[in-house]
Amino acid sequence: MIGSLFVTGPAGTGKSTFCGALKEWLITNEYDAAVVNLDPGSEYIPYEAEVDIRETISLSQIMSEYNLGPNGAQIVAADLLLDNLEPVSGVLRELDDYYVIFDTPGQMELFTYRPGAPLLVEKLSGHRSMLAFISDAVLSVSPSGYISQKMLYASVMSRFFRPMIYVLNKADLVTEEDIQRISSWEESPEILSDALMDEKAPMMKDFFISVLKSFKEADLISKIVPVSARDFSGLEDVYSDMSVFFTGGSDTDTMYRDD
Ligand SMILES: Nc1nc2c(ncn2[C@@H]2O[C@H](COP(=O)(O)OP(=O)(O)OP(=O)(O)O)[C@@H](O)[C@H]2O)c(=O)[nH]1
Ligand SMILES: [Mg+2]
Repeated sequence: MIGSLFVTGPAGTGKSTFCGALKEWLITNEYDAAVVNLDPGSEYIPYEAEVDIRETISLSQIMSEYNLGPNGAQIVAADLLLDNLEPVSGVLRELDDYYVIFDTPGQMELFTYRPGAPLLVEKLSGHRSMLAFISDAVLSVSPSGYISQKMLYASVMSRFFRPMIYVLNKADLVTEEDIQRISSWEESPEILSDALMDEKAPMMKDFFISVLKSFKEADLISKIVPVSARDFSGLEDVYSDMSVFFTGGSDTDTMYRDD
């Protein structure tokens, strides 16, 4: 494979829709792309998966075999997957020139925070891997909503230590002014902390100011990429970041290639 993108983020932010949209965008622009579904709990996936973990791992079977609820079963499923990666890696070996997109379980703690997850990323694609953190634009219009998603992003980063793209999905549900305001928060921790103090009483003010400053100083999120997975907007910018990482940016002129 050229590279893999592990798509993570809070429940319902549009991870699966994003995986399907990015695959379609890549194929439309004449790249080879495949999606692997790593969520054994998904009822419906809005894309055709090259590998679907539900074919080898059944949550309902695990629940009855181990007397577990759905969350406990997801944890066992993740461990079973790690023990037997061949059904996935066997297919990946055939996908030489592909971008491979991995859809991950809805509840972040069942994938992102499990000890096996960084190992899984390492085993499946090693240094050829990056992550996309899918945040929800609607939740991001309030300073507190935006900050809470930034903190989740930081927690994902602290698990994987891989390059990450911060996707602001569902951009179609907010206004252009909202997106500009969120971008200005990203550029300046002072503007964001002032907006937070306006929204909430200045409780724990010093805490938030120092958190936001340290995010900025560490360049934790260098930019946000507004996307609508529903309308296919912003996907070229996602690809552009992938291309910079995987090919050194030698292939960013996606729309204008003549080969
Ligand atoms: N308007 C709008 N809706 C979206 C967008 N992306 C996803 N959705 C909707 O958001 C809902 C959740 O989308 P999913 O793709 O299932 O989200 P998910 O993060 O994979 O959900 P879980 O795996 O259950 O955590 C669905 O109703 C999607 O149609 C978007 O860009 N715009
Ligand atoms: Mg999903």
